[in-house]
Amino acid sequence: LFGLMDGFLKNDPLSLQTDILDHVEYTVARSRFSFDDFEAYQALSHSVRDRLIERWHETQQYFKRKDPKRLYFLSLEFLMGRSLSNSVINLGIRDHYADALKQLGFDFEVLAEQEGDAALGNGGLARLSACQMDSLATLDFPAWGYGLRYQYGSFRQVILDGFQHEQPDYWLNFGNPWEIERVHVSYPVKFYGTVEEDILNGQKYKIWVPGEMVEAVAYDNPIPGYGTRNTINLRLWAAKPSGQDDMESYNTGDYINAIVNRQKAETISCVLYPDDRSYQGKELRLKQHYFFVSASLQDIIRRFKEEHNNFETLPDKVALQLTDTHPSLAIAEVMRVFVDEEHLSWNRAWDIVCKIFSFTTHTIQPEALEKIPVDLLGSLLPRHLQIIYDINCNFMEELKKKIGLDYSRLSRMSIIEEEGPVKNIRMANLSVICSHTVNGVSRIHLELLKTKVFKDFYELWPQKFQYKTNGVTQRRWIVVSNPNLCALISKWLGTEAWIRNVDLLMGLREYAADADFQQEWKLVRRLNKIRLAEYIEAMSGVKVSIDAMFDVQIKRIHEYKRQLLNLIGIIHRYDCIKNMEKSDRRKVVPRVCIIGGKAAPGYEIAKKIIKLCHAVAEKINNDPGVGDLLKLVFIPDYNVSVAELVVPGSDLSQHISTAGYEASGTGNMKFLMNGCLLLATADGSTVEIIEEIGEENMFIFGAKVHEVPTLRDKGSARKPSLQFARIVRMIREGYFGFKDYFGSLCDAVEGNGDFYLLEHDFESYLEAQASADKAFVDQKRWTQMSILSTAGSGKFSTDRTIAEYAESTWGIEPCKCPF
Ligand code: 26V
Repeated sequence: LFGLMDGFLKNDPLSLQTDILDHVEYTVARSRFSFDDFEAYQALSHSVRDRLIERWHETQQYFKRKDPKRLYFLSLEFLMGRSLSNSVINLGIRDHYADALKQLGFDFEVLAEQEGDAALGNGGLARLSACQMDSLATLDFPAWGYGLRYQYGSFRQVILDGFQHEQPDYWLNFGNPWEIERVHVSYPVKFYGTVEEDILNGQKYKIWVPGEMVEAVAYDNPIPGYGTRNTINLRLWAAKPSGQDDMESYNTGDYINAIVNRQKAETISCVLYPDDRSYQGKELRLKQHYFFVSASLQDIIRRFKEEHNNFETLPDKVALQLTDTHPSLAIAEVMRVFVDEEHLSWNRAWDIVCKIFSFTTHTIQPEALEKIPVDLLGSLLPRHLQIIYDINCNFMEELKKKIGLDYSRLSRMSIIEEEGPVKNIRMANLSVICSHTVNGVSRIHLELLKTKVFKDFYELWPQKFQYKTNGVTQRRWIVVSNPNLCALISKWLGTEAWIRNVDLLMGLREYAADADFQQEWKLVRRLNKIRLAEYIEAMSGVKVSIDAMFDVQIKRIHEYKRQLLNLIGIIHRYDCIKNMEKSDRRKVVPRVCIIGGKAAPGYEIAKKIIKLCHAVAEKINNDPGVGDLLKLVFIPDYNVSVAELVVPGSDLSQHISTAGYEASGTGNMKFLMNGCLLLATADGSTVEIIEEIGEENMFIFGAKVHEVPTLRDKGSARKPSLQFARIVRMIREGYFGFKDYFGSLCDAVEGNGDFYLLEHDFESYLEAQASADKAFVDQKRWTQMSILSTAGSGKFSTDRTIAEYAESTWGIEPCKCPF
């Protein structure tokens, strides 16, 4: 028996093949002599999953034995993408599997393409959470992620006649081998009802008598670290009908209706909200938040109580990270559990709460801050509303002592927004008041938080405010997505150590001008461009020249990200080519302009930008006079896997938000790591990228953060751009068709309507584009800039971000599972 207990799964070719074939036969239930690529992928991933589970167990047992302070990372969104390649690379057995599969007649890469994306998030925040999980595992931190297991992730974007249509992404259709369903890990979550009072040992207590109960069931997703056996957990909750509710309806005899009603519980975790602009006070959204918070906290508190009997020590064992305000009901929930269920005094409970929460905000615009109508919260979570009022009342009293009766400041800092047609709870104020640390996601973001969004709070508690510049994981964004570049880097650095210690990339600077290295670098980049060109042709039917500059802007479509500025620039380029003498056309640097991204389903202007892109592409791509000098393609259904293909194949990428609007931006970091040059405004994290690689290696343009408010105030008194006005007129007057449809789009960038200052930045945008053209012609210089981009990207790894959080926010230490 002992012999059976000690063995880990083996990774020699025969063992892997046996494993895969066994899974074909016993898990997928196909014949081991006849199965297709998808079935092979399923069997392969189950074989990998077995290895993940093995490490997961070891890690969890080790954490339990060592009982370190743990980080609980709460996020409503995780954009994990695919798991297969990432897992085998982090486990260090990719090549083992590739060899084993080859002998079975399968190609690893082909099987990896069978996997769909796990797209349980919208944009930057969600992908950041995924990158941070990878770094937490790799750096051996005792961390758990918590999230929601949406049945429908981010909608599938389908383009018909140039218009975006949204289709459901039922990503679980073909099963999900990367999760482990834990039917026995489930918790009841309460909603609605009333708050009553009870007396226990002469003490009055509140009791929440719920009106509805739902069950939260855990699904565990192992997250393997790279170069370590540590494998941490991402626990996602799914809603199921509760065994405890609605007994009455069974007794009334309406059995069928009772079952149908119970089943509605599942709607809570059914779908991801696709709009990341503003909160609409939707009950279902609030239900999702509380469902997530309640289940996670029950799990966390249960785990704590298994080993400890005194809540005073909770802050030494538990750090709770709030990813934006979405999980911030956790604050009121911890107070409720401590006071109402554990019978701690309010003051003791409050003391503990103030030591365990840290909050990171991911937005700048005040209008994007989360608000919950008081009436809605009061009906769904009556006890939480009382608690929030009590927290606010205490805070206001304390504040009055400090600042006196400055009523306008008091009302700005209050958790309750009294002005306006309905009273609201300001979740950001709640989060700032109750967290020990408030983090921004880039230096400039923190500056704006301190001087604008949270100015009053900063003056009260300057020590609370910090920033940790975002990052991305080089495992996903170089090793998985750009294997050729990965091999080249390792070859020239003489080590693979940079995969865990990304600062070593700096060593590439030494070879930036080396002719041999440049040659190899260019070859890798060219192969990636070929791959991307094939994808573009398959997707859009447009054939593009590999020699052209691939100029890319992929991200969510938002007015502040200014895809429209890019399009106006493309039209200008087209116009110039058209008006050129034939002989001058030889001097034009050929471009393939690539745009991709989803628009929130209800975001009219963003949808019109997508349509405009298609209308312009139609005209340009079919103009025989232009040919390969200019092509425009829209890549549909942008997601993590698409990014993995596009990023390595890009020459130039655009990050052109109006300065002061992008909290950080992380797409820029992915491109940077892959040696793609950036054309960007001095916004968010780009400011810090400039410091790392030097302005001379980038194309920076546009108004600076401090200039934007003045420029906006000037309104139509700003210097007009005739070229800009001309192009907007072309769009408005139907040069690209759809005359009436684009009117409102044009209004949004003309004169006083030009809130995001497209016209003001246009001239300098064109200059930056001209510099890019000039640099591209000199391939030696371009390649050098490209190498220096990768070499200077070390700071922008989530390994650095996470190490900083661990040290100065969470107070956690590595807990490495021995081999
Ligand atoms: C807001 C909302 C509001 C309505 C309901 C659904 C929903 C979902 C998400 C959000 C917040 C989105 C915030 C976000 O993704 N921010 C991005 O965070 C990145 C990581 O910090 C950062 O790099 C980007 O600059 C920032 O826009």
